[in-house]
Formats: sequence, C-alpha cells, structure tokens
Amino acid sequence: MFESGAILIYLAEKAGKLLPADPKRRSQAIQWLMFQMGGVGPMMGQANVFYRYFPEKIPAAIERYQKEGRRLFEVLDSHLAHHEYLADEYSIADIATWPWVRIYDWSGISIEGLPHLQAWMARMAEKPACQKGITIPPRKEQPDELIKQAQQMVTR
Ligand SMILES: N[C@@H](CCC(=O)N[C@@H](CS)C(=O)NCC(=O)O)C(=O)O
Repeated sequence: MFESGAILIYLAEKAGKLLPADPKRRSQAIQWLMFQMGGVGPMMGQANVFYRYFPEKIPAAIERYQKEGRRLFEVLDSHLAHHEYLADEYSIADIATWPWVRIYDWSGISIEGLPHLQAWMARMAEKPACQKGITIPPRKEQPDELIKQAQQMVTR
C-alpha cells in the first residue's frame, strides 16, 4: 500500500474511526485530506527543498514555495475560524495536516497573524496520540545528518 492519504483512508475504514460515516461529512474530511496531499505537503516539501536542502540558493524558488505555503496556511486559518477541526470532528484530515504545519519554522513559513491555525495546532499538540505519533519512528540522526540525507535525495 502506498500514498499516505490512501493509507489513512484504509486505516480509518478498517478501524471505523476518524472518518465520518455520513457522506457529506465524509466528503469534507476527504476534501481537507486532499488539500494536504495536493497542497500543504508538496508546497511545504518544496519550500524545505529550496530553503534548506538544495545546494544552490534560488531566491525566486524559495519565495514561490514559502508564499504558497503561507497562502495555504491562510486558507486553513479562515476555515478553522468557524470549525474546531478541519471536518468539524477530529479526523484523518487533521492527522495528515498537522505534522506538516507544525514544522512551519523549518520551512521558513510564518504563522504570525493566523490565530485560528495556531489554536488548532495547540489543540492537536495536546492530544496524547499526536504527541506519541511525532516520536515514531524515533529520530536517531542529528539535524546535520538529516540535512545531508535530504540533500542527497533532492540532487540524485
Ligand atoms: N506522496 C507522499 C509524500 C511525498 C512528500 O510529501 N515528500 C516530501 C517529504 S519526503 C517532500 O519534501 N518532497 C519534496 C521532494 O522530494 O522534492 C505521500 O504522502 O505518501
């Protein structure tokens, strides 16, 4: 099985948890899951590549992906102003999105002036399962070693 969003849908269906059964609410959860799969993950991924890993510093590329990341954060913030979680109830959409958003600083994307996004991040960070999830797999490498591995990955 591959692709994190597909894996999350499979696990949610198998467990009967974290994905609403009602078709409309289920669709909302899947829409936000796809927002992460097609937007937040790839754009923050590229922000990381050009801001942190790529051997050549290309200001226009760094700016492009950081700006797009910020725009996506603003979409999340507006939505979260009226919803406690992305699909109202806590779901795999939040689980897919939070690990990306929480590393905003690594991507060089500001969360200043986005109070609803920040409040959602705090709600997520309070959950024991989220706290546990970010320790798996355990990080053995030092940050320098991680950067070296990422540099090799993006230039091969
Ligand atoms: N499609 C994959 C994720 C791919 C992805 O998000 N890769 C990230 C983290 S490894 C990235 O930074 N990609 C940038 C790149 O490889 O250029 C999934 O969700 O299962």
